[in-house]
Amino acid sequence: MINPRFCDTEFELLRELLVTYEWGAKTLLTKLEIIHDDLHNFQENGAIDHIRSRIKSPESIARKLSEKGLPITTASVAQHLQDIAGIRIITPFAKDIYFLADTIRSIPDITILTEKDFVSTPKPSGYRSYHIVVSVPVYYSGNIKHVPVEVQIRTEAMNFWASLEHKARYKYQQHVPPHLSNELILIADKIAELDNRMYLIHDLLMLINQDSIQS
Ligand code: 0O2
Repeated sequence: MINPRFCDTEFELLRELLVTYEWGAKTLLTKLEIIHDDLHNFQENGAIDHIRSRIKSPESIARKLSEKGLPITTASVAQHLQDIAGIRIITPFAKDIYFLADTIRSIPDITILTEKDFVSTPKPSGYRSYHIVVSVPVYYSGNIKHVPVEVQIRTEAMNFWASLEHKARYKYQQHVPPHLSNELILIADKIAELDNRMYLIHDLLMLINQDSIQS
């Protein structure tokens, strides 16, 4: 099978476009890292475990456009794909996800474009994560460009599951055999249950700590 790819002219245009997406991701990443430092150092709030960012590779962009039946052009990327620049926030507990979504909504200077709650409503695959696409203003050469950046917020356990399932999809070119996909759905449910049970223990420990401070 021939891998979908950008023609040479489009590839050059894509490289220029990707630079602006990279600046968008950097701008938002800096804001999120400051929030992380503030929560960690001044508010005794461990809602963020760590943050990663990535720019989708040209190969992966071409594959996604082709899967969606779209032309493999830069115009098509700008018009149809909102996850070229991606930031992933890993939280200790599922409850932190909603706190962070609220926090992101309160960041000045950015606009929320879409939100998808795959935590309370998981995808049929079992995928859980909270997605927020924000428009980030990037200032360069006297211009302002608004760049979409997708933020995915999930627990470490959800992240572990997503990378494994992603590998399975890649291996089977999106057509994971039913015995494997059923097993993955089952594991995703178990992971959600474990996330909740661990949060209960964490909550209990917090209560015990508060009690011992007061007594
Ligand atoms: P990659 O390589 O991680 O970037 P789409 O489902 O992508 O056609 P949309 O609206 O573009 O539709 O995006 P959506 O549903 O918000 O999901 C975008 C990204 O979320 C995906 O990007 C994945 O990173 C992740 N994701 C969504 N659903 C699943 C899933 O069922 N399993 C896993 N493992 N990840 C998922 P890409 O481009 O697919 O992949």
